[in-house]
Amino acid sequence: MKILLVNPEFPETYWSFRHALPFEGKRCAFPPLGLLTVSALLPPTWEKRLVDLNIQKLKDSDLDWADMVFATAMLVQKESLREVVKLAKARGKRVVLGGPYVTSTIEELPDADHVFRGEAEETLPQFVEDLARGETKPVYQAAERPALAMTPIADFGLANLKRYSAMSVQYSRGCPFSCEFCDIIEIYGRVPRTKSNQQMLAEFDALKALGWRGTVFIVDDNFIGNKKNVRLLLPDLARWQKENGYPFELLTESSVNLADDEALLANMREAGFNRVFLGIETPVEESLHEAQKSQNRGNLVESVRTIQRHGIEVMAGFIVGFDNDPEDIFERQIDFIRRSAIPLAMVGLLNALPDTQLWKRLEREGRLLGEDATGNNTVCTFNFKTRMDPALLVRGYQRIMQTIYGPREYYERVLDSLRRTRNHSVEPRVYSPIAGLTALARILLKLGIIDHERKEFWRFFVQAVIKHRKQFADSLRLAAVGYHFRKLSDAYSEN
Ligand code: B12
Ligand code: SF4
Repeated sequence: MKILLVNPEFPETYWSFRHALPFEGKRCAFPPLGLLTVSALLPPTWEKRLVDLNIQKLKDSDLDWADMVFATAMLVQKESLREVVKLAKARGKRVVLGGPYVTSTIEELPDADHVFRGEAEETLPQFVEDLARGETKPVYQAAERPALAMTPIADFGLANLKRYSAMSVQYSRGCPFSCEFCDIIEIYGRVPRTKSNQQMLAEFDALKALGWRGTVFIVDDNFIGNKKNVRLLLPDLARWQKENGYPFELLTESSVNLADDEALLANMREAGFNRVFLGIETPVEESLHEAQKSQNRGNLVESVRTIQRHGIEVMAGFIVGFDNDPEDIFERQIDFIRRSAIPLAMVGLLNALPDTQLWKRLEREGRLLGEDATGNNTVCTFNFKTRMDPALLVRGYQRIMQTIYGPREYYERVLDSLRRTRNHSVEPRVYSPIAGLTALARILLKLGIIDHERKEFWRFFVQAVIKHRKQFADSLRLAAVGYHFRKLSDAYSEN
C-alpha cells in the first residue's frame, strides 16, 4: 500500500513567519507532526511519502504514485484542504482526512472517503484491520482519548528536515483549565495525558540521529498541565542534553502560573528551554474573569519578569474583543506589552470556535453570525456580534499592531527582553557557522541596507553587539521575526 500524506498550505498569517524564514534559508517553521505520527501508526510495510504544501507543490506524479491520500488540517488550512481533496478525487484516489479541523468543524466537509474525528491512535489500527476485511467505514470517531503510551515515535525521517526552521515533538495533550474561548479542552480534554520519560528521550534520540540540531518545539497545549509528571521529566531531559552536548534549544507553550514555580523554571532552563509561549490574553481583570481565565491572576507583568529572570524569553498571545473590554483596551494592551518586554506578542481578535463554551454562550444569546471562524484570528473579521462597535475594534486592533511592531518600539522591547533574560545558565551552541554567517549577511543586506527602516535597525544592532554579545543569535532571530510582523501589520492596515 502506498500512502501520500499531504499537509495543506497555511495562508500568510503572523504564525506563518513567511517574511522571516528566508533569512535562515528555510521554507516553513514546523513540520506537520500530526501526519508524521499518523504515518508511524500505519503498518511499517506500507510505503509513505510526505508532501507539505508549505514547502513544495503537489505534483500529479505524487498523486499517481499513491493508493490513498491522507490529509490533515487546522481550520486555517481548510481552503487548501478542499483543493487537495478535489485533486486527489479527480485522479480517482481514496481520500482519508483527520486532524483538528475535521474533528471540530460544523461546516460541510470536503468529499472524502474516510473521516477520522479525534485522536487516531486507536482508530487507525482499526481502519487498517477493516481495510483488510473490506469493511471500512466512512467515519471513524475516537471513542475516548487514548493514553499517549500508544503514540509511536513520529516518522520524522519522512520530512525534509533541512526545509524547516524547527522540529516538533509532543509530551502531553490536554489542559486542566477551562478558558471559555478555548477549543483545546474540547478536542484534547481537560485531563492532561503525558508520554513517559523514555518515550520523550527516544524521540530526542531519533531527531538527533537524523542530524537535527537547533530548535525543538514541544507542541503541548500546556506543558505544565501535568506538573507532577513534568517535574519528573525535566531532570531526565537535562541529563540527556548534557550527555549529548546540548543539541537542542527547547521552546514550548504554558499557562502563566508557570511563574509561580521557580524550581520548575530553573529545571526548565537546565533542560535547555529558552523560550515559552504564554496565554496572557488581556490585562483587564473583568475580561479575564469573563474568559474564565482564573489562572491569570495577580501581577501579570511581574509573572512575565520572573520567567525572564530565568533566562527564558516570553512570547504571548493577547486577545481583544471580550464583552468586558473597556474603550481604552487598545492602549492598555500596548502598555502591557511594552512593560512586560514581550517581543513576540501575538495579538488577535476574539472569534468563537465551534463547540467551545464561548460558542455555546453566544448561541444562547443569539449572537452568532452563522459562520465557522476562519481560524485566523488576526484577519479583521468576527463571527459573532461584538459588544463594542466592530469598526472600532478593528481600528483599535490595527493600532495595536502598528504600534507594537513599529521598528523603534519593537527593537526597544527586544533589547529590554535581552536585558532581562541575560542570566543564561546554558550557552546556546552555534550549530553551523556557515549557515549562521549566511543568515547574518542576509539580515544585514535586507534590514541594514534595503529596508527603509534601516536607521532603526543599526541603532538596535549596535546596542545588541555592545550589550548583548552573548545573545547575538537571539538578537538576529528577533530582528528577522520583527520584520515579518511589521510587513504583515502594514499589509493588514492597508486592507
Ligand atoms: C504546533 C501547533 C502549531 C504550530 C504549527 C504546527 C504545524 N506545522 O502543524 C504553529 C505555532 C505554527 C501553529 C499555528 C497556529 N495554530 Co496551531 N497548534 C499547534 C499545536 C499546539 C500542536 C500541533 C501538533 O503538532 N499536534 C500533535 C499531533 C500529534 O496532534 P494532531 O495534529 O491532533 O494529530 C493527531 C490527530 O488529530 C490525528 N490526525 C491528525 N491529522 C490526521 C490526518 C489523518 C488522515 C488522520 C487519519 C488522523 C489525523 O492523528 C494524530 C494522532 O492522534 C495544536 C494543539 C494540539 N494539541 O494539537 C495547535 C492547534 C492545531 N492550532 C490551532 C490554531 C487555531 C492555530 C492558529 C490559527 C493560531 C492563531 N490563532 O492564529 C495558527 C495557524 C497557523 C498559520 N500559519 O496560520 C488550533 C486549531 C483549531 C482548529 N479547530 O483547527 C489548535 C488545535 C490549538 C488551538 N486551539 O489553538 N500551531
Ligand atoms: S490555559 Fe490555554 S490550553 Fe488551557 S484552557 Fe486556557 S487557553 Fe486552553
